[in-house]
Amino acid sequence: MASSVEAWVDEVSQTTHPDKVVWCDGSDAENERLIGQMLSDDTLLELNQDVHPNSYLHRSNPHDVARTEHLTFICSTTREEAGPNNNWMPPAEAQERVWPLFKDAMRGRTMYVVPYLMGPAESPYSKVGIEVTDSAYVVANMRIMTRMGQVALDRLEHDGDDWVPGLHSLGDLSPDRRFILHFPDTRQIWSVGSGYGGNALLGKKCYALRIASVMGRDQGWMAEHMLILELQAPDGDVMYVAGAFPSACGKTNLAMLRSPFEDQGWRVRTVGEDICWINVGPDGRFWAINPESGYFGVAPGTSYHTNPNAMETVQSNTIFTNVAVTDDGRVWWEGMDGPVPSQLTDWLGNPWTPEDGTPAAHPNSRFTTPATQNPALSSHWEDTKGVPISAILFGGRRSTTVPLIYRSFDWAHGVYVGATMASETTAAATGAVGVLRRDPMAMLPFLGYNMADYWRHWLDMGSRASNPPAIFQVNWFQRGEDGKFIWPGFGQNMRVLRWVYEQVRGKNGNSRETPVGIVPTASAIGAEELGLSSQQADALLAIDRDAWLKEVEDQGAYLDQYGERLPAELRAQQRRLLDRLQKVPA
Ligand code: OXD
Ligand code: MN
Repeated sequence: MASSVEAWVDEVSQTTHPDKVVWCDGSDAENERLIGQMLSDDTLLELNQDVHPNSYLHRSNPHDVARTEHLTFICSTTREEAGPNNNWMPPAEAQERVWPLFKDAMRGRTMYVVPYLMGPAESPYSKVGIEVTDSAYVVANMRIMTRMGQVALDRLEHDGDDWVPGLHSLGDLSPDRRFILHFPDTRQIWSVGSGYGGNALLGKKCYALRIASVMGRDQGWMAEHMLILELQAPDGDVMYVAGAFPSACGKTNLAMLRSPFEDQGWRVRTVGEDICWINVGPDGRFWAINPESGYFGVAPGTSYHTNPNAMETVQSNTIFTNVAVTDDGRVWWEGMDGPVPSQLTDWLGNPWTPEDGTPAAHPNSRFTTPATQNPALSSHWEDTKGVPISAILFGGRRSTTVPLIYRSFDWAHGVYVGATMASETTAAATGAVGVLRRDPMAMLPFLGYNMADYWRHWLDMGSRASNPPAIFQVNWFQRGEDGKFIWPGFGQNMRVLRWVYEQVRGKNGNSRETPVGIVPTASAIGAEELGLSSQQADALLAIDRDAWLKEVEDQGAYLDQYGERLPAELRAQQRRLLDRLQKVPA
């Protein structure tokens, strides 16, 4: 044990005053002990163990069900370092306003010390964190989501003082006393007042994205909110694709996609489904690891139709949070296969019938489940040097304007596409749902510094790589005049991946150039086979000049916020896009 860890744990206990300090080793015996304890104090409820072996239900405080972006801060020395994309709190104010919330916060509670490793055990790119928490639920989730315990301590022996401290307390769970703070200069995390995954499992958003993005900027690598999938073509050729999508926009479904063309040899395997750390390899390519070891996925909408691999993954050893439960102890959520049960216990623990008209499962209810149970897990998911990325997809929820897919013309154009992407908000964060907001690279809630500097870092990373990935934008969410999604999505997204593969391998026949980028032909995505009308196919792939002119204007207004810090290259990209659109006859 590095003495720096002991010293920090000591210091934290002197403020939080836990009754007991438990150093977690990540063993099965320890987990069983914790589960037993959580069953006896009702933190966990037992599910039907025949149907869901070793799986449990947790009902959170009803005011603690999603990430709280308005209570999440970057505590850099200056406001400019945090940027207009972040809430900023000066470190001195954090000390004054937030530190006191930790005083005596753990009296009457146990403080768990959780050493964890983000990334595969032997990878040079993996990194250690230590989370102290007074929540046994957090420990049980961290055990699924990270490599926890001895493996991290072993790494620490090797890495010495290179670890990130994360202090977490449930506090009193009041949103009035909830803060999720990140100190980029000292690489520390403080989180108080929430037990929700994205706020409390500090290895995930806080470390692997916000703090890691700062480390990546300083050390020449990237921490991204991206899935990583392995795409196999019929001749056995394999390509890796990364995809940045905002929360609850289908990353997990795409990463776990079961191909309808498996019999022809088109297959998808999962490397990761939420976070991706990228280094430039000696061959000039982007090499990516998944720092996590589990999936913290959105339950509603998950079914054998939308994501059969996820349904199989969550069969056992899974913690469900805020889902509904049947009288015989089976989990249920909206969108699950089969008829809606006539009665349930809802996520709040109340009796529920369909007539109630309320969701039985919370819209942001979740499963925490081990990656190793995914039947479609790539055999390369723990490769120490990562996997080489050939394509990056940027995707958001857009009812209009953005076509199903287009390819950017080059790296800088692709960075512009990512920088200006927008998406309608979802239930993964508290606040209004369905509001369009710019979410650059799907990192708006997850970047630990000024977005303009991040874009510069992206441009630099592209220049450092002799063979950077091709960049695409996708949009599964266009709606027709009837208000319904035009594209069937889910498994059929394989058609889009197939076109991506062809593009990357230089088979450019099935495509057409537009002012926005290169789009596929309707036949390339099998519009006819899918029974789409020609009008629907047009809507999916068309570039509406007027809508795009407005879009480019909005993009420009968004970029303006970053003032002098905005890389000139992005402004130039905006002008070029505008020029190309203006040349199209009205
Ligand atoms: C998540 C999120 O939980 O993005 O992955 O909110
Ligand atoms: Mn996410």
